[in-house]
Parts: sequence; structure tokens; C-alpha cells
Amino acid sequence: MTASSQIPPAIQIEDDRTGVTIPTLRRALADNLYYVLGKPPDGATLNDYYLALAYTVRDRLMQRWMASTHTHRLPTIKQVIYLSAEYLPGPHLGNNLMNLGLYETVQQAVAESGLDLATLLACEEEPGLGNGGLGRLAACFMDSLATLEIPAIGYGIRYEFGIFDQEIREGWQAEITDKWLQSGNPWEIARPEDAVFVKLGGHTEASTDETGCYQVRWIPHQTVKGIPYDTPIPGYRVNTVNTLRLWKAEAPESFDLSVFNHGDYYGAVDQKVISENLTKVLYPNDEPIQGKQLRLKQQYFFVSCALQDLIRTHLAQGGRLERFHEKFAVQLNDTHPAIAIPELMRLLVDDHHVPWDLAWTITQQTFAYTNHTLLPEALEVWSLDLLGQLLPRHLEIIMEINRRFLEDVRLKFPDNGEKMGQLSLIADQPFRSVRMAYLASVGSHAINGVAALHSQLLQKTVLRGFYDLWPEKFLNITNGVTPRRWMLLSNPRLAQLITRRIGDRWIIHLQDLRDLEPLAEDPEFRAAWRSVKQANKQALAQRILERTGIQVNVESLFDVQVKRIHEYKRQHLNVLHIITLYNRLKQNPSLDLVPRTFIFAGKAAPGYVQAKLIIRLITAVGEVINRDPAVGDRLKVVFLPDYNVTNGQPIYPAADLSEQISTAGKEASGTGNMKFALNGALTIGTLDGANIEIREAVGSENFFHFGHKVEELSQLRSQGYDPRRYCDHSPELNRAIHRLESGFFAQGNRDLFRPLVQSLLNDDPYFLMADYLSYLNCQEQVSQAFLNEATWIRRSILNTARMGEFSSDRSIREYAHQVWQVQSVPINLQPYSQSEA
Ligand code: 6GP
Repeated sequence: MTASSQIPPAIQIEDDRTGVTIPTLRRALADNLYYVLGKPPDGATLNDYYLALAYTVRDRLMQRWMASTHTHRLPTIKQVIYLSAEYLPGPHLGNNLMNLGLYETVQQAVAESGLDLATLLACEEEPGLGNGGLGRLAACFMDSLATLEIPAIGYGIRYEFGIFDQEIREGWQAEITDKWLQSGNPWEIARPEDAVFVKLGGHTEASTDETGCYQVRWIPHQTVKGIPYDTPIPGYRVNTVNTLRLWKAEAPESFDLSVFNHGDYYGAVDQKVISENLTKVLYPNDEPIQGKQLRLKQQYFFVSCALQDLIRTHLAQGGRLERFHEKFAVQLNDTHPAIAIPELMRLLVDDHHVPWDLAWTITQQTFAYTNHTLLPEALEVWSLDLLGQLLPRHLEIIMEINRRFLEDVRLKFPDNGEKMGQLSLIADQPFRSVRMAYLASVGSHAINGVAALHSQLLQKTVLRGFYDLWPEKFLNITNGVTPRRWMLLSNPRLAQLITRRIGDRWIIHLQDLRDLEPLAEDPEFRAAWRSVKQANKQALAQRILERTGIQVNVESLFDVQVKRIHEYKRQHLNVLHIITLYNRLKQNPSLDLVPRTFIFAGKAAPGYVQAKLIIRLITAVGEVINRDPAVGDRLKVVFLPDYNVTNGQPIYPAADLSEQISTAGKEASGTGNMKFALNGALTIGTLDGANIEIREAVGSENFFHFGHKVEELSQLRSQGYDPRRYCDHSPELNRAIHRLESGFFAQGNRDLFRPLVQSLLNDDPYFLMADYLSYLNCQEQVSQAFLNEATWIRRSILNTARMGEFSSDRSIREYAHQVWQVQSVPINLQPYSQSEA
């Protein structure tokens, strides 16, 4: 921290459990090792020391956490409730040290105890409780909510096995189960006293009571118990500590005694196993997941736990259910939690006897819905059969919501019978099912996309009918990323350089990075900027060597594409460029080529055959190119295994070029694009998702754009797109495709990559062939630009300087004002003894 810091220092209240002097911290570390972990210093493993340090840090969060929880429960305070089936928070220890302002002190304390902080940090297994963008966005949002002192709870699922670990074996992806809980999770606190019960299956019975009131009872087939596990989410240098509350499923009783008494011991245990299976494993599919019963159970389970928890605390605080929506603003992170809409209706109408119309008003005022993808295969639908079996009461409620909704539609468009079929929550084809995006839209007061283009397309395509009906419900809130994790923590060299020159307010006020703009013209600053980038590249090169054995040239252009592997993200377009460069080198070995290191990372869904083949393609091309003496260190292709938050952190700071090359209209926003540009990488990208806004912000002269636009692609499509035509017209494309077909990269095996080649030549649904030439030319401009170091660095500085609006703080402020109507609530701390009195 500099002397001129504008951020107030962390509040210090000294006692044995909270003190932050070096001697106190060292004592606490030793104390936790001995008394919490039961380990003597000489018998302790590194992981024991990590755990002891984590408990030491957690102790220092506790007072703020309890004060926040207490304050946030007050009936007058409105809370944000984020419902998300996925969270990817990344490792907590480093982040919490940073947010508490204890990083340097703890580093020193640990060193004086003969340990190395970096080594201890590396012991932490990150919670991989998500697939990709949507889960990581939830984590950035939780960070910003706390930093902005907005009362919030994130509800989700405590998967025992999160996203699989990826290994590369003989060039192929292998999936290894993730065991994040294996060595203990010091950040969570189980709260069995707050358990709730969730019903599943069975049937409903309707009756009329003595007052003539119609009532429905749900007689379930099974009940599971939800146990909450709480993790503190501290804001940056504020007292607010919000809660991430994840639910684990258990059997209501460990043994069903009635079954046990009949001698069926195994039957009794079975029930326990069946219940606990519910939260065993995250579905490792990024976007398309269809029809899995366990998945629907998971969704309903956590949503029901969350809503029951809210109603219970609200009533306990003397709140009235008619005011539920004044106490809680509930955000649906995509449709995964959309079953919350009929669930809140059920809880209000059946369990708490609120009249339907009032319950519906409360429900609509409570929920808001964010859509994260337009890919048709990703739009969730649940078959009526499955829904009726698992949630019979919810199916009835959905039907009633639909009946009333379609009646409104009919009144509004009396002469348009088609409208009702188009807007119905129930689809007839290919089977009778509930369209969850429609349910979410009808049950919410606000609907947003995650980047300007995406929100427009949402209104024009998937939710067009709803936009015509209620344009006022629709808005756009472009995604953002937290500058704490994605700059301060992961790029300390750059963060320090920036803070030295413009102060440290940018950490909570990212727009301040603008003050860097004039420095882009300062040769001395540019030299410092370059040194930072080189040091970051050096560090990444070291990791690459350790993880893959590949030696890379740190003077080469680091050309990076890291994200889930998907055909629409077009990693194989990147590969076609690599093959083209290779072909040129083979044709002309003395070619003066700008040296590049191509770095890929990302997981493919285990059942997505084509995506797994793309990984094999990358490693295969690497195997040939990296070993070809004619290439030398002019081209290297690296696939870094097991992309996750931990492994992503050293990548963004080291990139020169960020590949954001999705088919226009397919990437809803992207957030990796923001992390790269914030860290000074230049982008090569299509006019898709948030790329468009990033380009506007950083200036088109500092962004390499290529490819067809959305409208151009739909024109191509309607004219009868013929990918082969592009091959016929471009000799280089033809040669690249031929290399693939010939088995050259597959030791002569012509079959290996045939499915990819066939897809490209026959239908090419993601328009790689149509965009190839434009991509190639654009990459040529990149190479030319990289040759001029001074202007490249100037552009790099300007990218960082102009990325201020892509902070998740800005996104959260927009949600707070435009959707949630919530305010910041500063937390006052009292010394522990007083708050207990
Ligand atoms: C992703 C989108 O693909 C990505 O473009 C966006 O940046 C991110 O969400 C955050 O908004 N979508 C998902 O991860 C997903 O599962 C259902 O969508």
C-alpha cells in the first residue's frame, strides 16, 4: 500500500482471536495447528499449515461476518438473493488476505515461522462448483456485492464432486474426479440447526375446507434433508462479509428405523445413499443439459431449501409475507433455478394460505431473470412427464400460471390465435414440456441479457413474444469481472506499477484506470510496462515447462485462447491459422515470421465428442510443430491441462493477444475477454458478445476485429451457405484442410480428424470457412503490429486504461439500481465483548 492510499485501512480490534500484529498472527497459527488440527509442529504437513493459516484468517473474518449477518437480517434492510446452480469462486485464502488487507503482514508472519506463503496458498483445492462463464460470473458478482456493501446471500449446491480435473493422456482429455473436500474445507461452517426438508415425488390431494376454501396437499414419495454450509465472502477493505450458503442433501434420518426393524438393513441404508446422491456431483456440461432427472432434482432441491430458509428468517424477524419482495430481491442465474417461481407460489399459497393473486404479485416482484445463452440446445425444457412425477404440485401450479397468462395474452391479442401457441409455457414439440425461459420471463419483473448485442438478440429471437408484450421488463446489463482477483491478486506486478503512478483507488473504482492514458506516451512508463509483461511471460513460461515439458520463447507473441472447448468458440479456427503458418514455413523455411507461442486451455464436456477431438487436434498439431527442427522456436503450440481459476490466474497477465473468435451471435458476453484486456492484452475478436463494447471502449485502433457480423451470417445462411466454396477460392485454406485430411498430424491416420473436416466441409454450422480469410488477414495485422514494440505497448496500456467499465462493480451497481432497488449498508463493528453483552 502506498502512503497516499485513499482506501481506509482495515479496522483493527486487538484480541487473541482477531489481532493482526505479527506476533499475534504467529501465535494464532501455532495455536490453530495444535488445537484445531491436533498436530504438533514437527508432525504437521504443508496442508496442515495451510489449514491452520486458513483458520487464522477465518477467525479474523468472524466478527465482521456475524455483524453483517445480524444487520442484514433486520426487516428494514433489503437483501439480494442470488440463486445459482454454479459457483466458481477460486481459492479463498489469497483473496481473503487481500480483502482484509493482511497479505503482506501474514506473508511476513508466515516467513518468520519458517514457512512460505506462496507454498501454503498452493495447497488450497479450489471449489470447482461450476462449469464456466456463468459460475465464474456468480463469483465475481459475490465479490462485488460484498465490496459495495450490498447485503447478499448466494444460494447454491454443495456438490461433493465439482467439475472434473482434466489430464491430457496421449493427447486426449482424461477426466479425473475432483476431490475438493478430501483434505478438509476450512472455509465452510455446517449449520445442521438450519436444516430444511424438501419433498419429492408422490401425488397431490385437493379438498375444500369448512370455510369453502380450496386447498391442495402434496403427499410426497420421498423427503430429503438439506443441510446448509456457509462460506464467508468478504468485501475488499470493508466490514461487509456476505454469505455463500450451499446445500448438501442428506437422508432425514440416517437409518429408517421402521425398515430397519423389519430386518431390511440394506434397504434402510439405500435410502440414505439415494438422498445423498442428490448433491454428489456437478453435471459437467457447459450449456446444453437436457432431460436428466437428477439434474431437475438438484435444481429443485437447492431452490426449495433457499426459499424455505428465506421465509423462515423473514417470519422469525417479524416480517410479513405480503412484504417478502420488499425484503428480498431474488436473481435467477439463468433458468437453472427457475423452478423457484412455482415453488414460491406453492409455499405462499399451499403452506401459508396467501391468496393466489397476491402470491403471484409477490412472486413477480421478487424475481428477476438473467439469460446467459441463446444456443437453442441450451434452452432448458422439462418434459411434463418427468416434472409431474417429481414435482406433481409444481406441474399443477405451472399449468395454472400458464392458463392465466394465456388468458391475458388472448385479451391483449384477441384476433391472434397463433400468439397463444407461441407464448405458451408448454411446448408440444418434440414432446410436451415446460419452456423454462418462458416460465422465468412470466414470473419475473425484469429480464436481462449479459451484453448489449446479446440482450438485443434475446429480444428479437428467443424471447421476442415476451418483449412485444412487456418491453418495459427488458434491459441489458453487460457482465464485468472483479479487478481484485483478476488484477490485484493475479497480476501483482502490474497492480503495483499502476498504483505507483495513479494511486490505488482504481481497485474499487476501476474507471480511475483512465489516468493511465497520458502515460501511454511516456517512454519510461512504457519500458516499465514492458518489463512487467516480460516478467509475467517468464513466469508462465516456467509453468508451461513444468506442466508440459515444452520450452517456449518469451520474446515470441503469446497468443492465448482459454475457455471451455466448444465448436462455437472455434478453437479449431485458431488451429487452422496455426496450420497455415506452418505450411508457409514448410514452403519457405527462411520465412521471416513473427514468432508466436499459441497457448490453449479449457475443458470439453465428457460427452461432447467433437470438442474432445478439438483438444486432440491441438495436441496433435503441437506434437508435430514443436518437434520440427525447421520451425525452431518460431512457433510453439501448448495445451495447458486443467484450466480452472487457479490455473487461469497466471495466464491472463502473461498474454499478448487474446483470442475471442466465436461465431457472431453465439457468445452471449464472454468474461475472459475482459480479463485479458484489463491485463493489457490486445484482442483479436469477432463482433460478438461483449467484444463489441470492449472494442468501443478501448478504441477500434487498439482492437483487431474480423469476421462476418450476425446479420451477414444470417444472410449467408438464407442464401444457402456452401462452405466448400471458400476452400475452392482460398489455396491456403485448401492446403490447411488437406493437411488435416491427409493424416499428416495423426501419424498417417486419415480417419482421426475426419469428423472435424467433414463437419467443416459439409455444413460448417459455425462458419469457420466463411471467416477464415478475414481471420488470416487480421492475424497478419497483429504480427505487423507486434513488430513495432513501442506502439504495441502503447496500445496495451490504452487497453488497460480504458477497461474501467468492465468491472463487476459496475454491473452490480446497475443491477442494484435498475433491478433490485437495494442500497449499500455499511456495517458497524463493535468489539466482540460489547456485541455479546
Ligand atoms: C455463459 C456464456 O456462454 C458467456 O458468454 C457469458 O459470459 C457467461 O455465461 C456469463 O454471463 N453461459 C454459460 O456459462 C451457461 O451455462 C447457460 O449458460
